[in-house]
Amino acid sequence: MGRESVVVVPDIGDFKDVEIIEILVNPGDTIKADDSLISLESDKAAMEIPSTLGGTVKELKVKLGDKVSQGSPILTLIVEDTASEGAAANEEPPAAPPAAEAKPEPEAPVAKAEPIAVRPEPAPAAAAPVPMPPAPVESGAAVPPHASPSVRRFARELGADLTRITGTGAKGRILKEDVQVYVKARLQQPERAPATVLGFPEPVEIDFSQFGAIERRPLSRINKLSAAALHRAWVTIPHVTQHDEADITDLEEFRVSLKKEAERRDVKLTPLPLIMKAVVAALKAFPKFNASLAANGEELILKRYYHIGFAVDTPDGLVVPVLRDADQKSVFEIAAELGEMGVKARGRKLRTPDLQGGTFTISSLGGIGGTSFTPIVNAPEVAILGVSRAQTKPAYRDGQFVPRLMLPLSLSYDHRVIDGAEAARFITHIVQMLADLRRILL
Ligand code: CAO
Repeated sequence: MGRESVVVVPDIGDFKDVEIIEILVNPGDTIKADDSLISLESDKAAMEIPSTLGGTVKELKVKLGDKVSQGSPILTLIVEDTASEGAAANEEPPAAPPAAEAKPEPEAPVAKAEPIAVRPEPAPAAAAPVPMPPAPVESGAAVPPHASPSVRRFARELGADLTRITGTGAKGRILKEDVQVYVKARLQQPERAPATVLGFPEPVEIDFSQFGAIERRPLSRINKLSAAALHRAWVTIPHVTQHDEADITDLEEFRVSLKKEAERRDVKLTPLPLIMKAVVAALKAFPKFNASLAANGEELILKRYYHIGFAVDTPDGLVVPVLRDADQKSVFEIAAELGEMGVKARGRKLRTPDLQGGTFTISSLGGIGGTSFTPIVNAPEVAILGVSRAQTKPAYRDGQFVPRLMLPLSLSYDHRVIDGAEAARFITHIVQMLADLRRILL
């Protein structure tokens, strides 16, 4: 047994002819008093209209896009005699006239529907009784997402961030379906690498094929390993790079003079073994550069061995084999070992121990070109020397310009461990030794 009642739009303040942007119930639905029936949206606010009674929805009197004011009929409801609850529990509403003749009056005393500000403009201080989703970080005057209160609630329940959802409704309004599509897409995304401590936003998946032809190539294992190590070092180490130039005119003359002997020993003598010798001498003079920061961040671990890593370019990506005890080896021995390890690296023959235990790294792009670059510290080391291509340049000596072979050097270092002045002294030391290798004996 039930009687028919008409539920109408209650007092909504000064709002008139407000558009219905959402209908939240259907004929046949059983609802309780206070359940939301429709969402309205004016230029300034959105609000949900709650039911004053509980019962079964018989017929909707409105459709999407209709404009309503206070008193407009929303729907007819079959109200069970015992079913009234909430605000209407103590009311005995009059028997409803046929729907067509229904007077647009509220059935029972109703709480005013609270408007909710949905526009960014002159928002009064108290205009947002529901928490807004966080505004995009980059925008101080962020535009809040355009969505009805029920959609906001729905998104909140699912933990979906409305600022990341594109609305497909009128004027870009976010619909319930948009939230569903977004959540579904997020659930289907493959697991990503764990976020960094810096909490960067996840990269956005872009379909580049929409702009032109593409080809997808999987990264090699080495690419992936070095990418992770480089990324970690880049974001966790405060890097500074100090640049300088060494006059290697005499060194080059010396190297060329050794070429015959190198050939006899079946090694290729490039500038790198000589640079490595100078670096080892500088590491002995500046032990901090041959150290690692302890994991607790409170101690520096100085190493009394000199294992020098050197970057090798391979078809599979960058690898850094380690030449052990460089201080105990001759220039020819170093040259021979560099050659052997380079061949091993390109033939994928390096073993894990070949890549471990480095105390300092040299990255030489001198055989390729360039004037300077900023190498990334090979953690847990604290510094790395980048070597670019030597060039003959005019140098001012004794009142005139003379041609000198200048070698560009770029020292990147961990500024938590090394001060700028120390770095400048260290690289100056290397520059002096390369200018005159006899200084290594001092
Ligand atoms: N200035 C001018 N010429 C240089 C030079 C420099 N700084 N360094 C090397 N050269 C010359 C060499 O003398 C050699 O000349 P010749 O062929 O006429 O004798 C030529 O450049 C090629 O040298 P190389 O690169 O074969 O030898 P290397 O000892 O300098 O390097 C190795 C050895 C294994 C490091 C190298 O083979 C290699 O892989 N280099 C790439 C380094 C790299 O990828 N670094 C990564 C940087 S970070 O991503």
